Amino acid sequence: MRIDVLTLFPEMFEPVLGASICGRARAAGLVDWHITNIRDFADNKHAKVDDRPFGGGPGMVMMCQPVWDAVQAVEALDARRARRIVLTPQGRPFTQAIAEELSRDERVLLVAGHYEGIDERVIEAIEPLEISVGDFVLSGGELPAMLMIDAIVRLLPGALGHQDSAAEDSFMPRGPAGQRLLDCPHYTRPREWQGRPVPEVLISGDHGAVERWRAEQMLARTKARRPDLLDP
Ligand code: 9D3
Repeated sequence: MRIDVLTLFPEMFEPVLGASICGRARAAGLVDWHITNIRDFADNKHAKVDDRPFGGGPGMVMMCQPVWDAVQAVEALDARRARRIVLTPQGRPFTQAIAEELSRDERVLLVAGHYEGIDERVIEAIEPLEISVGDFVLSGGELPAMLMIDAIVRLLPGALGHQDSAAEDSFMPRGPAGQRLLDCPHYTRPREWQGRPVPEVLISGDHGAVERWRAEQMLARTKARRPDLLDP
């Protein structure tokens, strides 16, 4: 898989993506990413890529031309057709289902905005999937882009060690009606820490009882913390 990112802050990416599972997946040849500075495509000598909003208001808007030229230039670097994505607070919420779909693409292009937003006309021209990563305000699309890359890359076949593959879809905890559930609590040694014992059932040796306890915990925690997962 080839991933391109267009951004005004290219230096943010390598320290994050180079570590952990993403870094290992790249070393194994499963994925590569190319980070492109939109500013390199400014057509004026001041390298200006934003301007004041028509109609007034606070902040600056990213201009069409540098974004469009960057998309065209980067797409020409590889013959495969890119799935285009723009990160925006106005996008559809990112989900595991979207990560799974994107993990089956051979090429993904992410455009991270900054400032108040991107000129709507270039978003229309790109015809992207518009994605948000949640209902909170960030300073730009860079962290959302990295978050998406992490979620996608760990799904690539071979990206996880074998014992990690329980994270895969078919092994995710499910409720009575097949809904996804939150995980149960986990414990390791020592058996008691600062006066807090490990739940007795986990050291009972009764595997059936352990499985029942875990299933109860998953359901109880999901009811308490994420009732939306049980009846959407
Ligand atoms: C009141 C107008 N704001 C929109 C909610 C302005 C604004 C805030 C933050 C415009 C851009 C941004 C930068 N954020 C992103 O680019 C972004 C984002 C986010 O802030 N939250 C969750 N997902 C995403 S994806 C991209």
